[in-house]
Amino acid sequence: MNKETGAGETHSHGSHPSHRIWNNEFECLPVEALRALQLKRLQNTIRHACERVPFYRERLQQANAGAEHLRSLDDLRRIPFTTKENLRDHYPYGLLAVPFDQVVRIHASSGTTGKPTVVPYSRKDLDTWSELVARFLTAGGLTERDVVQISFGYGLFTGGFGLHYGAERIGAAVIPISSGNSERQLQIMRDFGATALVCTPSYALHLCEVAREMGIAVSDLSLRYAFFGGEPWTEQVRQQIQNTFGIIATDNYGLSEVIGPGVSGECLFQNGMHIFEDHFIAEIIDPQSGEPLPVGEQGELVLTTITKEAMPVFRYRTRDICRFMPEPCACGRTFVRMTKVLGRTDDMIIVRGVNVYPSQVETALLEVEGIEPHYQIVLRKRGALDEMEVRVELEESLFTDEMKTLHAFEQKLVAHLYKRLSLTPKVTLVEPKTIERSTGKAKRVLDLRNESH
Ligand code: DLL
Repeated sequence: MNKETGAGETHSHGSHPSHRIWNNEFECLPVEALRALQLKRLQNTIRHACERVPFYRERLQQANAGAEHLRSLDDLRRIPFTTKENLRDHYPYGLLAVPFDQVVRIHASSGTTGKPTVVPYSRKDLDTWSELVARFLTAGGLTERDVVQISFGYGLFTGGFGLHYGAERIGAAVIPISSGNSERQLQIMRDFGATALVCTPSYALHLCEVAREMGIAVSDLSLRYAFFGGEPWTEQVRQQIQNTFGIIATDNYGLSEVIGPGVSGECLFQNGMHIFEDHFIAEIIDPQSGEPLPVGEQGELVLTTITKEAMPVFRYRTRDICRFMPEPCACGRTFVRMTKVLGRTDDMIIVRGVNVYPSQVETALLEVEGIEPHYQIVLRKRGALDEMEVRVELEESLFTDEMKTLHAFEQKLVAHLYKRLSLTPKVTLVEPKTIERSTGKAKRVLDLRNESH
């Protein structure tokens, strides 16, 4: 549905995507001007934090990393890293850098263990956040004529509200449906004429399945674009969702501690996410040594906020593994791109000396015809050794009760995983739709290594 005319609109994507840029002045800044701006903003943010936050005042002074010591961007290395533990230690408001009456929103990241990390925003922070979300939505094709269904949870999680205000900033019509109740999601998508979908990629996969079950065809829907983030996903999953819905799906990245969604996002070239470098300084480091790596090498992403007021963070260890793509992008944005996130340092699985991330397992599995993108990795301890089982669903049409056929398929998968990843996990084919579907972030790894059995 076209918002202005109310009429259906045919949209050709592929050869001539509309390469709009939300904020030309900043997104296309010449690199030298961008570095100068980063330095100035870094100095200001450091000054601001040292004035207001005892934790930063002490550790930055000790490290000779006060604003007066930061003469070039190379001096960034003087600044000690900030970790999630540092934030937890100051729960809830110990790192607040503005008087409390200037806080207008509080989000938190749940985390799997312990206390959540609390992220307060000032009015200016919310304004920046909407601007950054508007940038990646525009980069991925959204305009004021779109109708955007936001199927992220609204709440302490930054996905729902973050995307909501960014889409409103553009002037798109927002459907704040939140997550869950998939049949209703699809009904509303169809009846309200949603042209854009926002959720996690794993939830989109689930919506594909439910659409099929409900007999909803692509032609019943007006969807043109999707914006996926919040968890890792592979190119194969992108192809599958794009083909099912007939859309263009772009990736966007962020984390609560830094701002939420809006750290980086893909443009319509779908080849890496532009990092909004006028608001963040990004580095890639060796996660073991903490040393910065040469541009283009894979390592841990470290982020420094240079415009945030309420809770700036300096050299925050994201634990996300990716690399920079320094080549200029044909879209005209000068911001460096980061590759898709391969995984998190804390999600890395080591089985008999082989290191692997769940997304690598996903890539390898989906190279085999007949395999569905629904899988789970189960880790157990057998004696002193870690054992890995990959449970995966077979396409409904291929599933059979015949043990021999299933077993042969399992062996084929084992051989393929070995070829790709040098791993020999146990592979178990499970019946279609038996692996739990998520409405938010999928839980791909079930770690039973600390459980006795
Ligand atoms: O997931 C923020 C967000 C919401 C980003 C919606 C994009 C869209 P947290 O809950 O704090 O915040 O989780 C942050 O999720 O460190 C990554 O490990 C992972 N992550 C986020 N986006 C991506 C992505 C939000 N595009 C953590 N690809 C991060 C891979 C992602 N992983």
